[in-house]
Amino acid sequence: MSINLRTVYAFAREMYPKNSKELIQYGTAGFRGKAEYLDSVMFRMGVLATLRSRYREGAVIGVMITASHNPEPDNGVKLIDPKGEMLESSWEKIATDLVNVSDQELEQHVGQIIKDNQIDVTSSSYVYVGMDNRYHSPRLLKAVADGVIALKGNVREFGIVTTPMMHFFVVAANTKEAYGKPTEESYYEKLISAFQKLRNGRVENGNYRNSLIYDGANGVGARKMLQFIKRMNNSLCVTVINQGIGYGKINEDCGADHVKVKQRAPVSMPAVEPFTRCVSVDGDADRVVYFYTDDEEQFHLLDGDRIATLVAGYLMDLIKRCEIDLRIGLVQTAYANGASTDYIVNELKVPVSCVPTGVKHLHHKALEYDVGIYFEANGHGTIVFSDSAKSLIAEAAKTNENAKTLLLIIDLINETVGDAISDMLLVETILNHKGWDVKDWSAAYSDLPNQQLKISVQDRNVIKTTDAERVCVEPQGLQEEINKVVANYKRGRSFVRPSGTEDVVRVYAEATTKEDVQQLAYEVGRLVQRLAGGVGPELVNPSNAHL
Ligand code: 16G
Ligand code: ZN
Repeated sequence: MSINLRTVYAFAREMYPKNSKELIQYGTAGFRGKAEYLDSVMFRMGVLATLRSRYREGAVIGVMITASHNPEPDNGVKLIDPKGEMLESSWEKIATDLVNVSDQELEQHVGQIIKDNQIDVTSSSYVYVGMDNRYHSPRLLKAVADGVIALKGNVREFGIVTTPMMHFFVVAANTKEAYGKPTEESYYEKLISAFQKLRNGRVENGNYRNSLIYDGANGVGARKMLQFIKRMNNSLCVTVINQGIGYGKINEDCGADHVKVKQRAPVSMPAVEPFTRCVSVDGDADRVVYFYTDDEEQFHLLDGDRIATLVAGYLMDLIKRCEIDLRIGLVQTAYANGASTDYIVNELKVPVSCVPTGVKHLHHKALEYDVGIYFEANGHGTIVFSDSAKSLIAEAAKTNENAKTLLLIIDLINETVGDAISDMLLVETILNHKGWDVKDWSAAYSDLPNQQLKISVQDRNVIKTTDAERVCVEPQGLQEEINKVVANYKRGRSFVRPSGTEDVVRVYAEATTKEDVQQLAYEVGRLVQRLAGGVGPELVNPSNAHL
């Protein structure tokens, strides 16, 4: 087989001309932007995925088209590496350069990538591509597929799927189906079968009730949950709201990001009893948070930190009963609520590490443990088990019932990436096992009040951080000023970091009271405005806000 790089240029010129001059960067979540500027980006990512597959000796590479929790007009694209991980960092740079060259330079540039990476263009390549349910996704999927075809790669289209399903398919294919078959049906079968075996017919227990409200963010997570329901035989009774088509726009006033950031229930909530368990996923179903309203109509959030602590406590206990020695570790980011970290370290006595924001950092760190649990506060997370841990558990399962349960738990978890639906089924399993309702779950610890601010600055990259983003090293002097301010607040904690997905600096603050945290966030926000080139209106001092 021989390829002709002219074809790439011809496709680009005729069908996917680059219509934006703005520099676009492969960030923590791949490329994101307004859908109308992404056709050429998608085409080129199809080209890159094909090259990456050849570079990785014919392993399947995944391409997911989604803008996750972003508003409906946005879209985006992410590449999935052979083991289900995010694209290797050195290739993020290759991706950025490739999408920013002009159409005229494209042919030569692709030739250069092939040469630099010594890619054998006569070898086979396999690309899997899937998309969320935005109305512009099918058009963009065609562009990715054409990118693969231009370089004579093999492309398999999965249509509308969640991001974690795509990761599952890629890993299934690359493990020769040891992880499952790369089909939608195999994914449902694996998760549902484990879930039902774990329930073992006991659908209610103690305070645990078998029904919940599920906010699908009008995204693909809603559609797939409807598929789960069809196959679950009422082992869990799920009412899906914000179902998509005909209901509302993706992520608009709904979804995990809305619920977490606004600390408010989504639109279309039916009237439910106080303390009803509710769950929200994001637009591509790789994040999940729980929430409920109490009998005084107070909203309560049970976020990624809560899920992590619930899972860690449960797994610690189960592993102990398996009578095997495994190193369990929990990975968080600086956004984890201080109360959750204290609880994990002091009560659960599980080691905690803190890494920079972004799934790849968490996933990578979690792989260092036999059982690595990672969650971002925003609800993205999963659990990974090392190969040796899996063999030990399988061996123990020959004689130990708890180890059998643990094997089912492993099947229920999507180890390849955070998976809202799989995580939800895991939480449901644990709550059922413990006989807990949301009150019992919340009682483990009380979150410290916290607040986030976005500050606009001339150039957000003037902020440089270290120590997993908890310490700011540039601009000089900013951290010292932050320390002085923080010292005035009981259990005060605050950090600043440039966003990886928006042109802003993010400020996080935490303290013992709502008033304190507002004041602390304001004071740190002002420091950023003053010392890091703030633009736009000055922040309003909350203590003067009533004036
Ligand atoms: C991306 C990351 C997410 C992170 C968020 C932070 C992945 C797949 N996603 O959505 O993990 O929490 O960015 O956004 O890595 P920020 O940098 O704008 O605060
Ligand atoms: Zn997402």
